[in-house]
Amino acid sequence: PIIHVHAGDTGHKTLWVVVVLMGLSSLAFYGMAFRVPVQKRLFHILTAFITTFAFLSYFAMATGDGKNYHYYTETETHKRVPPTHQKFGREVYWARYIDWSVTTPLLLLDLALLAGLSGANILVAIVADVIMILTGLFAAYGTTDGQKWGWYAWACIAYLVVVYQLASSGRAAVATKDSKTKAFYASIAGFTLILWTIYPIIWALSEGAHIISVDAEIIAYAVLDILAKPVFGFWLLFTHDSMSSTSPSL
Ligand code: RET
Repeated sequence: PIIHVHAGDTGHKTLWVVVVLMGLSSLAFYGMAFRVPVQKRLFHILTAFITTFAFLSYFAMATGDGKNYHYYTETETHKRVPPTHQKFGREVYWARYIDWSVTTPLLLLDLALLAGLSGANILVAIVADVIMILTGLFAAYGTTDGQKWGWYAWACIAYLVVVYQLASSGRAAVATKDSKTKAFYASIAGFTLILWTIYPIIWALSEGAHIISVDAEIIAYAVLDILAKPVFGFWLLFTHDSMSSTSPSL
């Protein structure tokens, strides 16, 4: 017999709450885009696209799309002697990875334009980021521990490249800007790095080691996604709108 591990009522309700929040914040961001001069609008468009993608991906997950069962065998030694090999099927929400592969590069672009990062550094950050998400997707479907944690390790190394670009190259680039932009970049990039670092921890506890339930996984990612997209977006746009001198060079 196969034990199926899947979302319950709480998980489904949480997914719908996020659909609504992502939809409403997208509308707000598109609305705000009309009200700013065209030189500032790139940030609004980028940020609105980010929540639009999240809206679509959460709509998929809430309606039962964008997921499937991933089967694995776990050896249970603590319960039975001799050990048994129990088969499990746990839900993997692959729609998240499609969402992340598009939206995390756009989030990085928001920060890179704020800092005035060079084209080369932007490309390195974005390519490393895409590698991080795609290797994370492979990790989710790994069947042996070697596969799963091997892919996870590559994803973490790619993530370190992203961290380096934001923390080191980004900080160096923004150093030439006015003090308001410098301080704002330090806060919002710091906020981003703290939030993003929680994702691989949640992954390890859920899809990785199967310690927390699918509902707990959904709730944890929901809270993180709301902070990383709408909250990040409102903070970025309101602050940037109130700054007189900075505009992206595009
Ligand atoms: C995975 C698992 C493999 C190791 C690492 C990960 C990092 C994921 C990150 C995701 C960020 C998502 C955001 C979404 C916005 O709503 C793929 C979980 C390092 C950093 C910001």
